[in-house]
Amino acid sequence: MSTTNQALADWVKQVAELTQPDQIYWCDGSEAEDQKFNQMLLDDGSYKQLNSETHPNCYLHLSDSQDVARVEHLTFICTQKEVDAGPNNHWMDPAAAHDKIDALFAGCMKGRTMYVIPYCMGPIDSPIARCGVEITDSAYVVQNMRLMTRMGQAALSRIEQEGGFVKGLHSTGELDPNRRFIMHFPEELSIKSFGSGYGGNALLGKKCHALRIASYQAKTEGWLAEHMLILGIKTPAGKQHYVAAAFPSACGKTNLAMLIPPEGYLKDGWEISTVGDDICWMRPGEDGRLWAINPEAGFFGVAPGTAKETNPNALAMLYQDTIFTNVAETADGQPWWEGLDDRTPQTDWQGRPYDPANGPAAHPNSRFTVSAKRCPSYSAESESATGVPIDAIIFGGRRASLVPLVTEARSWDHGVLMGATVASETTAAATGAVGVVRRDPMAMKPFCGYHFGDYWGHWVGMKNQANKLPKVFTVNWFRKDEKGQFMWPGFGENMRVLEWIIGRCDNQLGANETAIGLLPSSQDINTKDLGMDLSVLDELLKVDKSAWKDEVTSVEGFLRNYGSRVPGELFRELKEIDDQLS
Ligand code: GTP
Ligand code: SPV
Ligand code: MN
Repeated sequence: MSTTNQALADWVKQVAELTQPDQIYWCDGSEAEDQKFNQMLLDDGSYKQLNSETHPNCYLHLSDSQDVARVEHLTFICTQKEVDAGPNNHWMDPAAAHDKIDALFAGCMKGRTMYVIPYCMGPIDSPIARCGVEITDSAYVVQNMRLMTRMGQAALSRIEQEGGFVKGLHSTGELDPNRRFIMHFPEELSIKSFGSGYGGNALLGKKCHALRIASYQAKTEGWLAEHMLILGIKTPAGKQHYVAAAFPSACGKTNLAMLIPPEGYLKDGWEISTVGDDICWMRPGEDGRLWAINPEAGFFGVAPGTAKETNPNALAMLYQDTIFTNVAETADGQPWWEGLDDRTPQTDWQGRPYDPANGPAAHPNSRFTVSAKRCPSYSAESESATGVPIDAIIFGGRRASLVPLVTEARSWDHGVLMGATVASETTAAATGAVGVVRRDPMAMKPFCGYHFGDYWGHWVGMKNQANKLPKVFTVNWFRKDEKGQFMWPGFGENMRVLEWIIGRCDNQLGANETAIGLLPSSQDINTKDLGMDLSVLDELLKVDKSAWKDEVTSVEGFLRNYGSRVPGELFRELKEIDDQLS
């Protein structure tokens, strides 16, 4: 295979000269190719075949023990001007960054094959979709990209018609954490990643392209590239709604995207469908609404906690055609992780005999990779070229205290402030301490390819581009009581909050005005068959004024860190809250 796109052909040649692979292989995306790669990965020990009776065509990949998550301290945004990357990013001068990482790439593919992966983020025929090409020396990356994107011949044809594409160069190198960098060049629409084989560091279509590079393009071109799930909700009256929700990594997007409503809702005729679970690209349409696509074609989901009780839709996909990374294994070769069931695994995520003294059997950030088509709730609209119109945007995080179960913004600007100041406890999705509360604006702290001040300005400015913008909400499923127990049952029961959100969009349900926004009273939430003490729900819907006063002070300090690029609207909204609290 070769290409009529001269820029692509030249780039491939130039990369081969730098990295010196034994062979160059162009991925066509065919079924035969898929099988060939699986066999290759089995043969070289990168894959272990799981039980073919219970899990046909499923594979276990155990990574290097030091290569299990995103590495934010090694991730750089390399813009000409440092100020454009913003205090939210690590910055390196582009020329210095190229020199540094090219020195690592020099000769790194000797004895290896260089794979060229043309891919499309979004439905192949969608004007909202964008293409890229990833060059990698990892067949595991190829197999993940095959599931996560539309890759191969069709993507290459689109690239040949369109011309432009995002360039992503990747090598696993020696998996040495001291020789690892994830570099982004938004002004050049290119990415260079060295030394890691893990998801967000190595599947360059995902966070690197579809968020860091795309957020920069979106700002320039007037659209939004966001860390959001997209969920369809059909009411018993047959009205179809779509919501997009941004929660930080490992804070519940996949779970909400695949929610199965409580029995009573199903009886009444509510229907939930899944459009996407991690990334959302939105554009103002001619009708003044925001239209969204899921740029991905698969799910790279957190395994631990996935169970019949919590996320039956996810579990149902995982019995076939799935790659499992860093999970444990039972004696009969089935994948296993904490929370799945009460079996005891035989080997842990490092392939050792399981011993609880060594910690969890599955790594807390162990993942499954699976085609979205295997999801029972996958929406046919996911393939729509125009996307789906968004009625509500939801922001959330893990906050053990303070933040109520649900709050509606008074206005678009207030909603942007809510999104910009969301805080959440850190998780195992990135290396570093877990459980530390940090601000994670729009769940984009690790993923915004430019200065947060400019990003919030872009969000505020959307109101001049679209006159039927979604209503904005925040949610918090993660409040804890004095004993450290979750106060809200979460998962399928989150439907009760979605019902209120949809009711607000349709002007059918009530809300109380408070200093921090519009909140339901406990009677506004459908608690039929919930079996929960209503005083707990009251507690989840209370606004603690003195604690919120402290929050306002903290938020003000946080916004000030971003200097003069922060839009004045955010300070105005914050002052409004402060005034109302007094
Ligand atoms: P990324 O793929 O890293 O972006 O994560 P995500 O946002 O898709 O998170 P995911 O849905 O995979 O959930 C992460 C963890 O949170 C899992 O262990 C879930 O079981 C747990 N979780 C999800 N939703 C809820 C909820 O409503 N309540 C509680 N208590 N836990 C939840
Ligand atoms: C996340 O960390 O938000 C993920 C997994 O969705 S990764 O692909 O590693 O970014
Ligand atoms: Mn994510």
